[in-house]
Amino acid sequence: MSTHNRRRTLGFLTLSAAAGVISGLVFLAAAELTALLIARESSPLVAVGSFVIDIVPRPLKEFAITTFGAYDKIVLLGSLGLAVVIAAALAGVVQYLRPPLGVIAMGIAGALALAAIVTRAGATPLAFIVPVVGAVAGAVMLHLIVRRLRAWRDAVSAGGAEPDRRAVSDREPHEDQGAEGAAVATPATVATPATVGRRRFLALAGITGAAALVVGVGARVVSAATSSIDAARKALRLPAPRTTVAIPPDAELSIPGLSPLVTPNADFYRVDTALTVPSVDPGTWRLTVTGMVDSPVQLSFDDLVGMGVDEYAITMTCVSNEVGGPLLGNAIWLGVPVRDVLAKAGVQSGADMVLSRSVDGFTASTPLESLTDQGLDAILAVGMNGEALPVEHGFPVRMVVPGLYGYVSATKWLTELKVTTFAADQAYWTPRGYSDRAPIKLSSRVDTPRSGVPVPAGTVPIAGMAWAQTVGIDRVEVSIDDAPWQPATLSTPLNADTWVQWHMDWDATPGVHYVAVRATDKNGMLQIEDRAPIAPNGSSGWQRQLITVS
Ligand SMILES: Nc1nc2c(c(=O)[nH]1)N[C@H]1C(S)=C(S)[C@@H](COP(=O)(O)O)O[C@H]1N2
Ligand SMILES: [Mo]
Repeated sequence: MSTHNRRRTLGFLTLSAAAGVISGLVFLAAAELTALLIARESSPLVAVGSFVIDIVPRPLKEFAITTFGAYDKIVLLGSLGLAVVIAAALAGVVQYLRPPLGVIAMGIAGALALAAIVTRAGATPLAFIVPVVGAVAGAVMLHLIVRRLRAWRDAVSAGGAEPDRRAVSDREPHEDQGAEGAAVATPATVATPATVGRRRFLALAGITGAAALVVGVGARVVSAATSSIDAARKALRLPAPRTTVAIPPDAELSIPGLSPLVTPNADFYRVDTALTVPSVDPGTWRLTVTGMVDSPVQLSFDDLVGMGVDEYAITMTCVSNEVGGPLLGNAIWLGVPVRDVLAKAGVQSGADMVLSRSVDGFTASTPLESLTDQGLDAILAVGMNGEALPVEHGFPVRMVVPGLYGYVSATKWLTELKVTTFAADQAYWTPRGYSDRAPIKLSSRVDTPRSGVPVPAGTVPIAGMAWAQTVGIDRVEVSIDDAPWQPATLSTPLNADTWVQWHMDWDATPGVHYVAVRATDKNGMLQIEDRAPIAPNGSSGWQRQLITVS
């Protein structure tokens, strides 16, 4: 084969891959539109993503959470999107070389999406229509676009030596017909069957691709914007708190790069086992208190907030937070003590655990005494930092328990409290390699200077956070380049359940330095120096941060 012919063949193959990608877009756009119209929550990409989450092994899940944090789902959807693009391109090539193999591949993709969608918990009866419409639309367009591509190729081949080079290779270095525009304008070129074939292909592929993008993105945007749960949340009026959290003047050190004392909702870390955020209508929401109780209780949202709400400042921490990591946040929650709700049902003797359940199937095992102790403010939260609980953070009701990692206490989209025993029941993460009980480990972190961001020599503030929920931080110490530990200045704590800020001025000299930090709690317990991984019950170790001074 001549170089010219080889290049032409390659050009057509590339275009067939593009035809496949465009047909894949048609598949997704048609499915999104159908989902919007008849079966919300049935997006094929989301369903397949959820399916993947359920089957990926634990170490991979951990890797995703610790590496990408709140972005883990975006990374998953991105990788999935890339896989879909590659598969669609291959379907295009196959359809071009051996029709109707590409169309058959599209049908198989539809069947896989169908399987993922109908096996989701909460799939609606009409959900099966979504992947079927998508696959049919994608397959039909693949057939039509590739048919035009083949017709164009046949015309080019029939034209023998007539080289329609521009068509198959826009990067032809020796364009013998002059400038790009000129080649198209030449009447002789316009008249050939090859050029007509090219135009017919490009027109169909271009219009289809643009239409699929507009429809697909449009359907997603409309679907998100008209989500009824957002409207319900905005319409919700919470009662005013009986007591509020007072922020003392020195609670917040103003140091650039230091985390704020209260984490804004938009910046609050997120950890979910579910790919899509559950939609729970506060109007139909019910909490049941079951298990080892004198009389089971059912509460509506109004019943719950009718018990009276107060503000509580509590710092939440994820067991997956590595030393120095970002998976913790502090909020002013609005809520009702769990002990008051349990008291309505009457806890029977012998119980030692409450298994809290979410609508999405997640469960947490919380020691009973962490919920009933008069000195602990374990709450059912309905508000976060002055607004209703954000949908991603558990709207309308979640649990927040000071001093326990989120996976054993902070159930979002809460629906049931089962009073039981550790012997009788297990929570979601227990069979997956995590402890059934998990108090938060006393820890501290450097926020600024950040490693990899050089600072100029001179006086440099070193600052960060330290936390020992339910006990409180007594002391934070800093050591630079293994010099003796020096005490840092602490912010005024809000209470024992929240983190404190610390800072120290450092006379930085040019070069590479290490800054280490460790905290001591109000019981006199020193932060554990030995490094431990996040499983089974949380990381430990002193953060030692490399800092470059220029
Ligand atoms: N329903 C549900 N609740 C959940 C989880 C979850 O995956 N599903 N994750 C838990 C974990 S591991 C943590 S650390 C906290 C995180 O809460 P956030 O996403 O509001 O920060 O929620 C807890 N509650
Ligand atoms: Mo967590």
